[in-house]
Amino acid sequence: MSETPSKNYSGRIPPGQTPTTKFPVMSLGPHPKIDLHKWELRLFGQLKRPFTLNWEQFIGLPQVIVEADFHCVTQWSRLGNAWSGVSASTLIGMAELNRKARYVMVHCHGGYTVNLELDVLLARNVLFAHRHDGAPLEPGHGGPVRLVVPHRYGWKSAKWVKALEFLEINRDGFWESLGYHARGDPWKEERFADGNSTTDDSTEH
Ligand SMILES: Nc1nc2c(c(=O)[nH]1)N[C@H]1C(S)=C(S)[C@@H](COP(=O)(O)O)O[C@H]1N2
Ligand SMILES: [Mo]
Repeated sequence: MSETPSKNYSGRIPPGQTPTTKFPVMSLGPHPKIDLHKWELRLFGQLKRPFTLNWEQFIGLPQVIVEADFHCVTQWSRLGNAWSGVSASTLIGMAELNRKARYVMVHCHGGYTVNLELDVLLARNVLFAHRHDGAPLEPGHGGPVRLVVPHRYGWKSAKWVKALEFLEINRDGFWESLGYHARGDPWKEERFADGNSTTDDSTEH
């Protein structure tokens, strides 16, 4: 895999989505300023070996490149992104799950949270990315490090990640607590928890 993805788009647009070549920045508040020397990623909760990594340790882990399409629930899709970083499964392997672990809450600088099923995070194409399309990840797009979950709507791809909390019992993240779907599979149009797939034009995420 390379950092220049293919642009064959057939069959890659989920229902209700429109492709864009731009890469809109979608976030709630101002972009947090994160000093790489102070950056940390903490794994805690239902784990046998909870740990915290600094930037050098994170960059020293095996790196992968994932080519993936990105689908925002506000109906734009950006196809063929090349992300590079560390597979979620690499980090989870290091932490050694407790048998009770079933869900993960992702915590971000600025207070944003997102919940995911553990199985979703363990998929091969899920990574903590620090590069996008051949360049360091821009602060607006979640730099230094963001989660990328290609098979879920974009709100699950948390930017400015700082911690992963492994849970036995599921909890809602930010958008999930406001009525968005717990899973958010774009191919099933899992936009809202009540099953209504109509997107309100006034939403901004
Ligand atoms: N920390 C944080 N992560 C976030 C968001 C946010 O507001 N804060 N917005 C989410 C939403 S709704 C989308 S669509 C994507 C957008 O990523 P982009 O700004 O790189 O396009 O980031 C997701 N991750
Ligand atoms: Mo979004």
